Amino acid sequence: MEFKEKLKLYSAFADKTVCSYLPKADEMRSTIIESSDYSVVNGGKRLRPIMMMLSYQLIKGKTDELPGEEDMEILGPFMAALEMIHSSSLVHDDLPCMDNDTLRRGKPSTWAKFGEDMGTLAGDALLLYAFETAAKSKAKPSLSLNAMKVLAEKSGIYGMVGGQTLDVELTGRKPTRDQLVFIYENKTGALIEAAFMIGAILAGAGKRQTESLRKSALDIGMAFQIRDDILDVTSTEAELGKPIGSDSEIGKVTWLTVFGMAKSEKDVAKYTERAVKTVEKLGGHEFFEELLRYLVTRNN
Ligand code: GRG
Repeated sequence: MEFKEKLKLYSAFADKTVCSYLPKADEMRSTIIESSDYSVVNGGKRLRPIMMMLSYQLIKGKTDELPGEEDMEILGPFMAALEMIHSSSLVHDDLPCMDNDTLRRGKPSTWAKFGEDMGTLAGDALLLYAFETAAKSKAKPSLSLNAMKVLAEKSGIYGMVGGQTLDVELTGRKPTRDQLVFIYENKTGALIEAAFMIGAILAGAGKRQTESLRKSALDIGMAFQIRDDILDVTSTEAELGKPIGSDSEIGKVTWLTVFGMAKSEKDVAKYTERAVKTVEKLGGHEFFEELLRYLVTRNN
């Protein structure tokens, strides 16, 4: 099967999995459920749950088929949980107190549609519902606990929130290279780390395998965020599904503004190739490697 066709298949599979775990309508809670579901349904590429699935397959050595029903009872709740946390971060990122964006995934952002109060609550709700969802996994309790710990850590102070905080603090100022690396590895890389690590942990990987995947996820986080900076300048609103030029508008200094286009493009390729090498060393996974390389040239 061609890469693009396979990507469609995996995206549809991840999307169906994620949506199957969303909270169901309920009279008294209709607003919070509607706004939370709205934030997750439609438009996301589902890259993190796909990466979790691929990391799981890599360790299991089952690289040419989608996970079966038994595997999905273990993996599905964590895939959904990670996408809920990712979506909750996008919801909060768009709020007036952060990036003040009214468009996300080609639709009005959650706060623009439901109001700032409900937007804030939807992000809160999704973040917590993610853990309620992850707890539904049929993984062995010791593996589940370990995966849950990674999920919490990589989302919070020692992960995405830690990175976002420094990013917000330094907006309008010129960060050092170390500060930029910290921001990218945490605000963007940490959830990718969670995807790679949780997939590996649930598949029964050893500490060394999990650690190699963790490091390659950080490389992908760097590549992904630098590519995001590039797209913020070179893409269109229609293609990205969100406004372009928003970094410079709020005075954000990025890898691209510090190092320029040529070096940024080179760095995206460098970080990606390093990550692909790790996947190769762990036994190889053709589609996983193709997906990582595709991220270098992605347009949305
Ligand atoms: C609610 C836990 C929590 C945290 C809030 C606002 C915030 C703290 C963090 C923001 C982190 C952030 C927006 C990082 C940027 C990561 C990034 C490049 C997102 C785009 O990911 P894609 O392209 O998006 O995978 P889709 O829409 O395809 O899912």
